[in-house]
Amino acid sequence: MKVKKYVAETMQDAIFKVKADLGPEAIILDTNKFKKGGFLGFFTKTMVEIIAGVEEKKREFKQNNNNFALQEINDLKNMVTEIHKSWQNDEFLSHLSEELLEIYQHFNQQEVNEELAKGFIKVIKENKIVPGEINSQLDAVLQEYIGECQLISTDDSQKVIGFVGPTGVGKTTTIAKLAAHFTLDEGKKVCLITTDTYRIAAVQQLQTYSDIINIPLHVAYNEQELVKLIRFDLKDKYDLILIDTAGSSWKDGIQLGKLKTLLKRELVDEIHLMISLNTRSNIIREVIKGFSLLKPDKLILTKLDETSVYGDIINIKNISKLPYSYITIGQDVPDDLEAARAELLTGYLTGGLNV
Ligand SMILES: Nc1nc2c(ncn2[C@@H]2O[C@H](COP(=O)(O)OP(=O)(O)OP(=O)(O)O)[C@@H](O)[C@H]2O)c(=O)[nH]1
Ligand SMILES: [Mg+2]
Repeated sequence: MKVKKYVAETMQDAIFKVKADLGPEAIILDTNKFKKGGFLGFFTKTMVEIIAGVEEKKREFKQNNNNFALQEINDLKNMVTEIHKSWQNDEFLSHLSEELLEIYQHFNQQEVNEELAKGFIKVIKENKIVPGEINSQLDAVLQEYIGECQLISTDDSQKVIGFVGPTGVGKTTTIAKLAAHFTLDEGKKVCLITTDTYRIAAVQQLQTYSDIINIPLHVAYNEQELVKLIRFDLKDKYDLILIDTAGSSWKDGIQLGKLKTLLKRELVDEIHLMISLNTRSNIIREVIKGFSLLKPDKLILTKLDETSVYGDIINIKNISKLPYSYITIGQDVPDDLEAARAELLTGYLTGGLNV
């Protein structure tokens, strides 16, 4: 703390000096009055002395913070100006109506890939849609693009489904949600297998859910055990077998190779790749590329509740060309699970847009 002494004729003047020197955050530590000058007790002046201090670091930090905030605001302003300049120079955008430009701007904020955004707008523009109907037409175009969700079907034979994805995307939690849904809502016979034996807690996590839902959980420590479970022990005993796997890095080719061997296509009917929507777009692209080794059939989007930017719903579709099956929107088992209906996903993307 920086501490200084100030002397003035009145308390008001002294405080004024403190504030002028140390700033409004200064605190008064002590005050004194004393007599000054004079002769034989006459003509003396009563003076006020204030000892005041201020937290130096705090001041600096605040100052830095303010500078940082100002810098950020300026950067943002510059960015917006640059974007608008580039839009003015963009042949396609410079010919758009106000409504269509507004849609483009919305897509931009939602981080929809630029080319895709222009593509959607082009479709609407060429269809010469009546003003007032743009919103519903846009929704229709997006729904068409997203396509119908492809849920897990348990109508005919036993289904074996494997779930894969990066660490922590919500595989185990989503399996628990699906198991609860099919057991309790659809009255199906469901069985769980976990192959995630790397972490002791992982088996325990799924065991807790299987106990609550009252369905069996089997642990497969290797490929042979998984084959034995699916081909013999559990064959035709359940409508649905859900297989949990350990989180894998999309960069680790060896780990992905092992996972591919584990979830042999002759063993599993479907592989659902899980992607968390709170992941950065460029990483999502890498994840899809890495996991394409396993040839996933469907995509599950997780953690939609943890973002407010939904452009990746469209971007992922564009990169993967895979159908969506489910989305998850929170940690609650079994409630925070929804079918990935195109209307629902479009709603996330165009919510708040009103042209
Ligand atoms: N906010 C939110 N959290 C979720 C969602 N789904 C799962 N989680 C949370 O994400 C965390 C990780 O979930 P898990 O199910 O263990 O993820 P995982 O993919 O099995 O993780 P690993 O097995 O370690 O790869 C937990 O705290 C979950 O409660 C969701 O939709 N929204
Ligand atoms: Mg897990």
